[in-house]
Amino acid sequence: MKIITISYRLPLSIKKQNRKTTITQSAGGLATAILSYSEKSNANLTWVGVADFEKNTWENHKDSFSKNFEIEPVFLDKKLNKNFYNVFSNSVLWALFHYFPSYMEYNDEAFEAYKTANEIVAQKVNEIYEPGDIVWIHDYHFLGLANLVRQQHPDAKIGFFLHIPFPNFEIFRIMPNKVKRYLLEGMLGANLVGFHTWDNAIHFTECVEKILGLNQRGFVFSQDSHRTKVGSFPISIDFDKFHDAYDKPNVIALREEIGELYHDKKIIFSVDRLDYSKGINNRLYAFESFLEKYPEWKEKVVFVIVIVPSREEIGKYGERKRMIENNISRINGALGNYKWTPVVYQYQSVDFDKLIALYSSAHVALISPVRDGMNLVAKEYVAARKDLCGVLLLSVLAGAAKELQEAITINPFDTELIADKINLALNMPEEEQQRRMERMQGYLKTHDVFRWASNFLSETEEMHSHDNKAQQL
Ligand code: GDG
Repeated sequence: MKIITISYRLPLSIKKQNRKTTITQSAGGLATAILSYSEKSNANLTWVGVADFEKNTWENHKDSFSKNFEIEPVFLDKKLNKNFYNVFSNSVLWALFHYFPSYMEYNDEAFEAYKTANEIVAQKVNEIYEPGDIVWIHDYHFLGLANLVRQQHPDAKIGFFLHIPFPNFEIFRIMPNKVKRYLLEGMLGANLVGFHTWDNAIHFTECVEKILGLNQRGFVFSQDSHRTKVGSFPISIDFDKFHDAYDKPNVIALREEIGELYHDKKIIFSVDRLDYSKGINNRLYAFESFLEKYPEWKEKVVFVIVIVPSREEIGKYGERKRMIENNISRINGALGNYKWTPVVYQYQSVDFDKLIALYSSAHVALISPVRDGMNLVAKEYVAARKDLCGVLLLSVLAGAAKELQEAITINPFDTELIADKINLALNMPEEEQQRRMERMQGYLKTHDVFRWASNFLSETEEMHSHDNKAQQL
């Protein structure tokens, strides 16, 4: 038996150094969690995804890949991939599912490319599938895939998990009928369809009922070939990895460096991919309003903001970057002075140790998405605070807010209220910070990414075996 995992990106990185190319596994939480489940259940793991490297590079260097699991890259034609990934996945589904309908750039050619890409990936899965395997499909790039695999293998165990929100009916219905049906029927090919929250699960079941006319009983849809269960499976992080990193010598050294640099200031911190869903401008407006309303904090606080380049070839992302940079420069110009830069900005990623050093130095993490499936940064910030200090300000529109009950919640559009909450957070007594951190860490320790993957996969198996038993009766 093996687990076949499908995601757009493959969990590997290709490095070229001194004319030598090596392929290594990238240490994402998802990969480690699925590997851990596969080891426990004595299963092999094969990962299918879209290659962002040339076929030649793969053929010539695949033997250098450490063999924790098998990789099956799918090579897509450039134009097809652009329409599939940049246009339909990221400028239709991402926009709509994050409640930005006016950002949707739908066209039929892109939808056709999406269907074709799903078919090509299905073909790859069908080639490697053997009876007994579990197929785990991830995210909005492959909403059609479960149904395509099901058509070839009616008895397959298939799980589908959506990492982004599923919108309500009024938003979902905006898409053309043929698209809506394709996407919903596609997802229903799975035995289990999982979301981060029950709200998303309810939106999905409502769309299926209203658009496909199927009825659910207890969040289960019955179809001729199989039944599909719908549920909430909030993703999490490798808690120990983030918690224990606090004591790494390099992290300690970096934290000391940050401490010296900002010895007379408190640090507000945020880190995200550049994305309009992350509410980066909202938090800048709130920070500006905080400095205006509480001028006693001037020169005593710094907002360190790390933005990781993402989807730069899509127009809306370039536009957003310019807006963010204009706002930062306006705030620094208007409120800063030659001794003090209020917003310290970097448009590059940081490595893991620096990330932990920043998390564990920040008095406040300001996380303000205007819509987010979960938001792992919020969970990582909490986990990294082995010292139990720091305050998490978290948007109610992030899935994580449902679980992290001791966060100070914010509405990302309520600029003035966020300003007050920043002031509250910076003045929060240490005992209260500790009490809140302790509660949240207690929760995350037990609700980690390993439990998430294991719950999802065992429930997929359970759902499948129920159906099999029912068919045998
Ligand atoms: C999607 C959904 C859902 C970021 N910058 C750096 C860095 N990161 C890492 C963080 C975190 C991850 O990237 C970002 O995860 P998020 O959950 O915050 O956001 P998305 O990328 O939008 O992810 C989201 C997630 O899928 C999982 O289901 O939670 O809602 O949108 O792990 O640490 N890591 C390092 N340097 C950086 O500069 N090392």
